[in-house]
Amino acid sequence: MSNGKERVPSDLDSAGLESLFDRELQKAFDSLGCFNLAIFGKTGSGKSTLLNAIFSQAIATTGIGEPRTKGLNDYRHPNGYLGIYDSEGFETGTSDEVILAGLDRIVKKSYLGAVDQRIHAAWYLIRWSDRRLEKAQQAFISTISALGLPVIIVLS
Ligand SMILES: Nc1nc2c(ncn2[C@@H]2O[C@H](COP(=O)(O)OP(=O)(O)OP(=O)(O)O)[C@@H](O)[C@H]2O)c(=O)[nH]1
Ligand SMILES: [Mg+2]
Repeated sequence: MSNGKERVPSDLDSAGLESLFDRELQKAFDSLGCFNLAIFGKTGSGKSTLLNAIFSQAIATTGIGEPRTKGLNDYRHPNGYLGIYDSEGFETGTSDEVILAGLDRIVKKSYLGAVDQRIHAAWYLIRWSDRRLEKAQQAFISTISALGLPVIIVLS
Protein backbone atom coordinates (compact mmCIF):
# COMPACT_ATOMS: atom_id res chain seq x y z
CA MET A 1 0.00 0.00 0.00
CA SER A 2 1.34 3.46 -0.86
CA ASN A 3 0.81 6.52 1.33
CA GLY A 4 2.16 8.81 -1.42
CA LYS A 5 5.63 8.97 0.13
CA GLU A 6 8.69 7.35 -1.37
CA ARG A 7 9.82 4.39 0.71
CA VAL A 8 13.38 4.84 1.92
CA PRO A 9 15.38 1.67 1.25
CA SER A 10 17.19 0.49 4.37
CA ASP A 11 20.36 -0.53 2.50
CA LEU A 12 21.36 2.84 0.98
CA ASP A 13 25.06 3.50 0.62
CA SER A 14 26.37 7.04 1.09
CA ALA A 15 26.04 7.92 -2.64
CA GLY A 16 22.44 6.63 -2.64
CA LEU A 17 21.66 8.60 0.48
CA GLU A 18 23.16 11.74 -1.03
CA SER A 19 21.13 11.38 -4.20
CA LEU A 20 17.95 10.71 -2.20
CA PHE A 21 18.66 13.86 -0.16
CA ASP A 22 19.21 15.91 -3.35
CA ARG A 23 15.95 14.67 -4.86
CA GLU A 24 13.93 15.40 -1.71
CA LEU A 25 15.57 18.83 -1.36
CA GLN A 26 14.70 19.65 -4.97
CA LYS A 27 11.08 18.56 -4.35
CA ALA A 28 10.92 20.82 -1.29
CA PHE A 29 12.34 23.77 -3.25
CA ASP A 30 9.93 23.13 -6.12
CA SER A 31 6.94 23.27 -3.78
CA LEU A 32 8.15 26.27 -1.74
CA GLY A 33 9.80 28.29 -4.51
CA CYS A 34 12.02 30.33 -2.26
CA PHE A 35 12.92 30.00 1.40
CA ASN A 36 12.89 33.38 3.12
CA LEU A 37 14.76 34.07 6.29
CA ALA A 38 14.43 37.28 8.31
CA ILE A 39 17.32 38.53 10.40
CA PHE A 40 16.40 40.44 13.55
CA GLY A 41 18.34 41.82 16.50
CA LYS A 42 19.45 44.99 18.19
CA THR A 43 21.20 47.67 16.18
CA GLY A 44 24.86 46.84 15.68
CA SER A 45 24.44 43.13 16.44
CA GLY A 46 25.86 42.28 13.00
CA LYS A 47 22.76 41.47 10.93
CA SER A 48 23.92 43.15 7.72
CA THR A 49 27.46 41.81 8.16
CA LEU A 50 26.08 38.28 8.35
CA LEU A 51 23.93 38.86 5.27
CA ASN A 52 26.98 40.09 3.32
CA ALA A 53 28.94 37.02 4.45
CA ILE A 54 26.19 34.67 3.22
CA PHE A 55 26.00 36.42 -0.16
CA SER A 56 29.83 36.85 -0.32
CA GLN A 57 29.25 40.46 -1.37
CA ALA A 58 29.01 43.82 0.40
CA ILE A 59 25.41 44.37 -0.67
CA ALA A 60 24.14 45.82 2.63
CA THR A 61 25.61 48.83 4.42
CA THR A 62 27.28 48.02 7.71
CA GLY A 63 29.14 50.06 10.28
CA ILE A 64 29.46 51.46 13.73
CA GLY A 65 27.92 54.58 15.25
CA GLU A 66 24.41 55.42 14.06
CA PRO A 67 22.03 52.57 13.16
CA ARG A 68 22.66 51.68 9.51
CA THR A 69 19.81 49.62 8.08
CA LYS A 70 16.46 51.33 7.68
CA GLY A 71 13.19 49.45 7.27
CA LEU A 72 13.13 45.91 5.97
CA ASN A 73 15.27 45.06 2.96
CA ASP A 74 14.72 42.02 0.81
CA TYR A 75 17.74 40.35 -0.82
CA ARG A 76 17.43 37.40 -3.19
CA HIS A 77 20.22 34.94 -3.72
CA PRO A 78 21.03 34.39 -7.43
CA ASN A 79 20.30 30.67 -6.94
CA GLY A 80 16.63 31.66 -6.61
CA TYR A 81 16.03 29.47 -3.55
CA LEU A 82 17.06 31.82 -0.76
CA GLY A 83 15.73 35.22 0.21
CA ILE A 84 16.93 37.17 3.22
CA TYR A 85 15.16 40.06 4.89
CA ASP A 86 17.64 42.34 6.64
CA SER A 87 15.84 44.39 9.26
CA GLU A 88 16.31 47.69 11.01
CA GLY A 89 17.80 46.96 14.42
CA PHE A 90 16.05 48.26 17.47
CA GLU A 91 17.80 50.58 19.88
CA THR A 92 17.87 50.21 23.64
CA GLY A 93 15.38 52.71 25.02
CA THR A 94 12.79 52.30 22.26
CA SER A 95 9.51 51.32 23.84
CA ASP A 96 8.77 47.59 23.74
CA GLU A 97 5.28 48.27 22.35
CA VAL A 98 6.68 50.19 19.38
CA ILE A 99 9.23 47.46 18.61
CA LEU A 100 6.75 44.62 18.91
CA ALA A 101 4.06 46.41 16.90
CA GLY A 102 6.62 46.93 14.12
CA LEU A 103 7.58 43.27 14.18
CA ASP A 104 3.94 42.15 14.12
CA ARG A 105 3.30 44.41 11.12
CA ILE A 106 6.35 43.11 9.20
CA VAL A 107 5.55 39.43 9.69
CA LYS A 108 1.81 39.73 9.05
CA LYS A 109 2.42 41.83 5.93
CA SER A 110 4.71 39.10 4.62
CA TYR A 111 1.94 36.51 5.21
CA LEU A 112 -0.31 38.44 2.82
CA GLY A 113 2.17 37.93 -0.02
CA ALA A 114 2.77 34.92 -2.26
CA VAL A 115 4.28 31.87 -0.55
CA ASP A 116 7.71 32.63 -2.01
CA GLN A 117 7.61 36.15 -0.48
CA ARG A 118 6.65 35.05 3.02
CA ILE A 119 9.03 34.99 5.95
CA HIS A 120 9.45 31.31 6.80
CA ALA A 121 11.94 31.48 9.66
CA ALA A 122 13.92 34.00 11.67
CA TRP A 123 17.41 34.39 13.00
CA TYR A 124 17.72 36.48 16.12
CA LEU A 125 21.22 37.89 16.55
CA ILE A 126 22.78 38.47 19.93
CA ARG A 127 26.25 39.96 20.36
CA TRP A 128 27.96 37.37 22.50
CA SER A 129 30.08 40.08 24.14
CA ASP A 130 26.88 41.60 25.65
CA ARG A 131 26.64 38.51 27.85
CA ARG A 132 23.05 39.29 28.64
CA LEU A 133 19.62 38.93 27.13
CA GLU A 134 17.47 41.95 27.89
CA LYS A 135 13.75 41.71 28.65
CA ALA A 136 12.97 43.57 25.41
CA GLN A 137 14.98 40.98 23.46
CA GLN A 138 13.18 38.11 25.20
CA ALA A 139 9.82 39.70 24.39
CA PHE A 140 10.89 40.14 20.78
CA ILE A 141 11.89 36.48 20.46
CA SER A 142 8.63 35.33 22.10
CA THR A 143 6.63 37.51 19.73
CA ILE A 144 8.35 36.12 16.63
CA SER A 145 7.70 32.62 17.90
CA ALA A 146 4.04 33.42 18.72
CA LEU A 147 3.62 34.62 15.13
CA GLY A 148 4.39 31.05 14.08
CA LEU A 149 7.97 31.50 12.90
CA PRO A 150 10.75 29.15 13.98
CA VAL A 151 13.41 31.31 15.66
CA ILE A 152 17.08 30.41 15.70
CA ILE A 153 19.34 32.35 18.05
CA VAL A 154 22.64 33.33 16.45
CA LEU A 155 25.54 34.63 18.51
CA SER A 156 27.62 37.19 16.64
N1 LIG B 1 34.14 41.27 15.42
C1 LIG B 1 32.95 41.20 14.86
N2 LIG B 1 32.42 42.33 14.41
C2 LIG B 1 31.21 42.24 13.84
C3 LIG B 1 30.51 41.03 13.69
N3 LIG B 1 29.33 41.29 13.11
C4 LIG B 1 29.32 42.60 12.90
N4 LIG B 1 30.45 43.19 13.32
C5 LIG B 1 30.77 44.61 13.28
O1 LIG B 1 29.76 45.29 14.03
C6 LIG B 1 29.41 46.51 13.39
C7 LIG B 1 27.92 46.56 13.13
O2 LIG B 1 27.59 45.58 12.17
P1 LIG B 1 26.31 45.69 11.24
O3 LIG B 1 26.31 44.46 10.39
O4 LIG B 1 26.20 47.00 10.55
O5 LIG B 1 25.15 45.57 12.34
P2 LIG B 1 23.56 45.62 12.10
O6 LIG B 1 22.97 44.68 13.10
O7 LIG B 1 23.22 45.38 10.69
O8 LIG B 1 23.25 47.12 12.53
P3 LIG B 1 21.96 48.04 12.13
O9 LIG B 1 21.79 48.01 10.65
O10 LIG B 1 22.31 49.40 12.65
O11 LIG B 1 20.79 47.46 12.87
C8 LIG B 1 30.23 46.59 12.10
O12 LIG B 1 31.37 47.42 12.37
C9 LIG B 1 30.68 45.16 11.87
O13 LIG B 1 31.93 45.11 11.21
C10 LIG B 1 31.11 39.83 14.18
O14 LIG B 1 30.55 38.73 14.12
N5 LIG B 1 32.35 40.00 14.75
MG1 LIG C 1 22.11 46.48 9.34
